[in-house]
Parts: sequence; structure tokens; C-alpha cells
Amino acid sequence: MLKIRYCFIFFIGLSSTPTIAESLNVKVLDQTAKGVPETVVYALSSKPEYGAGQVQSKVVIDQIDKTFVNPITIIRPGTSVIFPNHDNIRHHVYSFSPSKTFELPLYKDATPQPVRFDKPGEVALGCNIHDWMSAYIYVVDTPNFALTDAQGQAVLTLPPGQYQLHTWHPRLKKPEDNKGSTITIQAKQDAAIELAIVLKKSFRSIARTSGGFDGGNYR
Ligand SMILES: [Cu+2]
Repeated sequence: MLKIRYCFIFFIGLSSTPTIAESLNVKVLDQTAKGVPETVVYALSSKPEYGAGQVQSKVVIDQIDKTFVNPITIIRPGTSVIFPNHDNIRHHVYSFSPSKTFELPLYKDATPQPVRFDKPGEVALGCNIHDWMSAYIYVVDTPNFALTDAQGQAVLTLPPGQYQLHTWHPRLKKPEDNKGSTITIQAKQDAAIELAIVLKKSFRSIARTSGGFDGGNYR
């Protein structure tokens, strides 16, 4: 069950200029109290009109050294993603997830047409040739999202209001428990919150490769 250990820290009166958004510092911890990197954190506004539209223009999930460079990518519905291959062998990217089923048959040099993702939810990516290649796209219908860093921390910048704060990680033990927690952001008050999640054991770590394509040696 998603348990919240709250510790709101308020900093009042740090700025005399009118503030339109406040920082919410989120720390995600697992059952051993370790920070969880690569966790999706997102806040759904109670105001349905807030955050409409606004898709990212170009999202890239690269393949280098037989690995998807980004293990987790967060996008808005309607966003298109390109999957370049910077290895000198062919990859075959696919997903069977209900949120988006697609495949990009074997390719190497020519990057296939972008793939558009419209439905919120989880999209598990794989490669037909290399079983270990795994990554996820998580589609969220809000602009208020962030991915936790190596320490399990993320910062959301939120206009004052009430939100449902959600987390998602591919190893969540009970994803159905991810029903969100109500938080209230008040004007001129930065806040911090700790979220405790329970992860399944895994021998495969979910970590960002140091990455950084240097321009052409892989083709
Ligand atoms: Cu592959």
C-alpha cells in the first residue's frame, strides 16, 4: 500500500514578489528506506482545465550499446517519440502494452517514423532481438511530472491548488495501490514530502546509462 510519510516544510516570506508556482520537493523511498531513482512522480490538478494541451515536440529514446539509453521516459498524450539506433547492428523495437501496441521491424541506419502515444498509462518497450533491452514510457495527462534522480528526489513546480500526487515505477509491488494522495499547495509555501513505495525484488537494475551519443562513431 502506498504510504505517505509527510513532512511538509514551509518557507514563508522568502520572496516579496508575487509567486505563481511553488516547489514541491518529493523524495521516494523503498521498503528499505533507500531512495528510488527513475520513479515517475506526477500531480493531477483538481481543476480540469489546468494543464491542457502542451505536448513535447520531440522526444528521443536512443539505443546505444544494445541498451535503451533512457530506462523511463515520461510524456504527455499526443507526444511522438523517435527511436534512433546508434549501434552497428539491427534492433526491432516493440510494445505489447494495452496503452500502445506497436513495432518497428528490424532497422539500423534509417530511423523509423515517430510513434505517437495518445493513451495515459504504462508502455513497456522491448527489442525482439535482444531480450535484455527494456525500457518504459509512462504517459501522464498533466504537465506536472518529474522523474526522480539517483537519490530518489524530484521537484515539481506547482501553482497553488489541490492535487492528487501519484508515483509509478516498473517494479511497484502493487501498482493498483497507486491511487494517489491529496496534497494542497499554498501560495508562497514551498513544501517537501516523502513517499514510501514497496518494490518487487529484481536482479535487473533500472538505471540510466551514462549515455551521451558523441556524434557518429556508432553508425
Ligand atoms: Cu536490439
